[in-house]
Amino acid sequence: MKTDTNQALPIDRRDSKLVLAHILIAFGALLLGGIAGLLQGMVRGGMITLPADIGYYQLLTAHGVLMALVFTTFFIIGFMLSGVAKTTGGQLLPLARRLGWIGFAMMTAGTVIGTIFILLNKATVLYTFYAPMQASPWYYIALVLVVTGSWMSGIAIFYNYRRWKKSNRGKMSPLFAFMAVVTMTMWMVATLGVAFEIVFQLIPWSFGWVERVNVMLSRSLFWLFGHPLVYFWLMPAYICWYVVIPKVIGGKLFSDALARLSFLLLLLFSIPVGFHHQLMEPGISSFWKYLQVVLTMMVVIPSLMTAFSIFATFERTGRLQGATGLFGWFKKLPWKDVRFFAPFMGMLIFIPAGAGGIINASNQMNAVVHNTLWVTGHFHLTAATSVALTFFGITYWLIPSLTGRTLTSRMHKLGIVQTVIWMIGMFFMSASMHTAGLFGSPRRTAYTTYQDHPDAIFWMPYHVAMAVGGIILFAGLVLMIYNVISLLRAPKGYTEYPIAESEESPELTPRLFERWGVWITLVVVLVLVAYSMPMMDMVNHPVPGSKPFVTW
Ligand code: HAS
Repeated sequence: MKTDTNQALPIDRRDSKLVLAHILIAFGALLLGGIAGLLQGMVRGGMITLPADIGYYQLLTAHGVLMALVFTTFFIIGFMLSGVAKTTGGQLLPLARRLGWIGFAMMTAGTVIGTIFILLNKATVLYTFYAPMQASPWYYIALVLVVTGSWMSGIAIFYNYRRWKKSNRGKMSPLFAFMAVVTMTMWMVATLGVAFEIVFQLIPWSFGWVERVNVMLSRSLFWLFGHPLVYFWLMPAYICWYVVIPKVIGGKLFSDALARLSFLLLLLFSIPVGFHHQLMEPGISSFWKYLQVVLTMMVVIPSLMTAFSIFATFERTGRLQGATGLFGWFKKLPWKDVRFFAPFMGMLIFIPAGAGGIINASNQMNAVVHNTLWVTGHFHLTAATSVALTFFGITYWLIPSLTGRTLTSRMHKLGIVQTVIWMIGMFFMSASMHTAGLFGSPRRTAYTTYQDHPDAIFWMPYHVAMAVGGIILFAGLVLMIYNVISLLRAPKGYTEYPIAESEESPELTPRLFERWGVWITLVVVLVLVAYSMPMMDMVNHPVPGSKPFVTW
């Protein structure tokens, strides 16, 4: 297997089908999740009431699961399989392709079963499925199918990568493939936590085989997975920022070694930090919370390195194209190219979004914002803007490059309009969420004025602004679906799969970066340091445990 040096070579048709199948399911989930989001926003803004047989929390569960778990996972796996195929010889090996399809089938079956149980109102437990709220056991089984299905695709990625390394002894792997391997390694370690929670705690409890569940332990296992989950969304967006965007703007990546190091740091520090979601919870000593807050601040560093690298790439490319002055390079960026414009807006928003994350992670400030709409605002900027807009930006070239079609100038314009609508909608929605949150408005609640309490009345204009933002966002979502259909029907032709070169040869990158034994050992050590003592404490000194609650 050789690196695909012939950039014009399309991905093998059989792999294109596999990738496209993932991308289309992702957008189907986005549409359904978006409808749920529109309705719940309007309910919360006091604009509509739902028919008696649809619950607000049922919609909220559908929205969270379809957007945060299904849209993202299918898109990410499709994108990573495509990039690994592209950069390791133009195709997936037969075994990897088979594993990819098995994974796809398992994840699709899990999604269908899970959605049915949400629609039957038997799994209204929100996307975090916190015990002691209890869903049908089949809902948990559906989640197991999605997670184990994603492992199949992870193994497919490892396999293709490994075979490439074997046939290219002594060479540094292609950057895309390296980053995909890091992302899937992180994902597979992190999902062990949630797999343990579901298989050993929630399934036996929901079948009635055990009466009670250790709530503290289940929540901690969830967040052992829940925080890396957000990096599982972010890292593929970073792959686009590092590997694709430099090519789109006509330049080269600033530094291969820096890019790889930032991914390795994300691998190390994104897992042992879940307690920053539990800072306000009793039952975990302040020492372990403090330690995980320190590690959280460490995971900020690779994002700052990424910001530096992107700025450097932009500036150096602009200057090579003749830009002068301090900010002349800014004008050289390809503003009319949707492949750049949509991810760029995602990057721009990630600056305040990331700052919000640092606020959340600071213990004292977390006491102000925890469980308020501020947090909802935070993740609509990070996940639903920075990540989603980057994924949309990828879609514009990925679909036509897979299907042998052209990315027309009309599509560029429609894509830019879509991005602007998304930004406007998100401005209204997320800004009002952040503000209402600071005034104390809680998250995860349906419409209520708390018996006309003055504080709750004060929040109402912000809730209305959130609903207005949600309506604008829904218009953007419908346009995105229209754009996906248009891309599928675009004129036959050729669209490039953009993969950038690095300014310095990857061969200068330290070999240590691909000694996986070292990195995985460090991950295990950090996870053990952060989690083993507090979790042993939860197991050895358990609270009585809780019987199930069905509150809907
Ligand atoms: Fe977060 C809660 C802390 C990043 C998602 N987060 C959430 C939840 C979600 C989420 C979904 O510590 C809610 C979970 C739930 O349901 O309860 N988060 C952080 C920190 C970071 C962070 C420290 N979060 C993310 C990302 C997400 C995400 C990324 C999704 C993709 N988050 C928290 C905490 C909570 C939390 C607490 C719990 C709150 C609570 O109390 O419940 C950091 O990783 C952020 C680092 C990022 C930066 C920004 C770097 C900027 C870059 C852009 C460069 C731009 C350029 C553009 C170059 C430091 C890389 C050029 C511009 C020109 C002008 C030319």
